[in-house]
Amino acid sequence: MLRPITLTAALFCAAPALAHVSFDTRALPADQALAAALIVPHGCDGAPTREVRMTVPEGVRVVATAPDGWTIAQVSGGITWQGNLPADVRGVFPVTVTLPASDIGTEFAFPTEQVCDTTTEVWGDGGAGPAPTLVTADPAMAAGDLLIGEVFARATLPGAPVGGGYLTIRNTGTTDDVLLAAGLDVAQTSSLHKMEMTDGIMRMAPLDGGLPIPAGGTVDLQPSGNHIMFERLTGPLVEGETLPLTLTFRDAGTVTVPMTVRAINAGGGSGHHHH
Ligand SMILES: [Cu+2]
Repeated sequence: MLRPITLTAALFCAAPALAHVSFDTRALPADQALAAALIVPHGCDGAPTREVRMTVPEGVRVVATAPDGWTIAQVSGGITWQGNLPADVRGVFPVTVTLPASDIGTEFAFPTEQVCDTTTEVWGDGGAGPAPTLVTADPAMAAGDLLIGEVFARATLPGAPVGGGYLTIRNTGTTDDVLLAAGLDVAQTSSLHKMEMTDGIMRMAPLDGGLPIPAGGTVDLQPSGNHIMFERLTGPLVEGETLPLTLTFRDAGTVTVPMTVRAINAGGGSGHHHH
């Protein structure tokens, strides 16, 4: 077992997610009914939310479920939830979404109005923030119920023995899975690592038993947290290259996904980007 290694590189600090109304996922494969949720992180200026009106773009099919205490009106062109969401509570509105057959990366916007006691916040053009958006995912980036995205490595200097790999895994299914192993041709060993604070120092250590991917959850591997460690590299990871990364899950099996090599200090992907 490796001794924990002190991480000398500057840690990437994830910016706190801004409190936009958004989906809990960024991308879904087309032509499949998949679970997602509309997240309403807070009220309007401290007032509780009474109604959420979401526009459904043409061609997209959405079936909504009412959270406890809420009612739903599924109207043509959209869905309206009515209930009471206290200002400091994060609202989770489950939906099943089917995106139409479309090119990978096609964007679908769901402009949403959040109605509070006396005010209405608009999430969409001219509103408080961007509309909740989904894009068409590459079906090759899926293993069973798991959707894989934002796969990247940081570039390494020539002669550097190790590198890091990062990605996002979303479990759209109803059973937990576990990421057991990863593999990369140009690394003689690839292992799963966690970051933990010991005596005020951030260290990394092997993730024994793999990385749990809870049902309905999203797990981010990122420079400041859990990551894939590529060891004994046979050559540098060069910015701009795309390399096949193999992932092995306990239940979903093995899938090989393209991994882009980003800058040596790359922090995160567009999934962490907020306007
Ligand atoms: Cu590591």
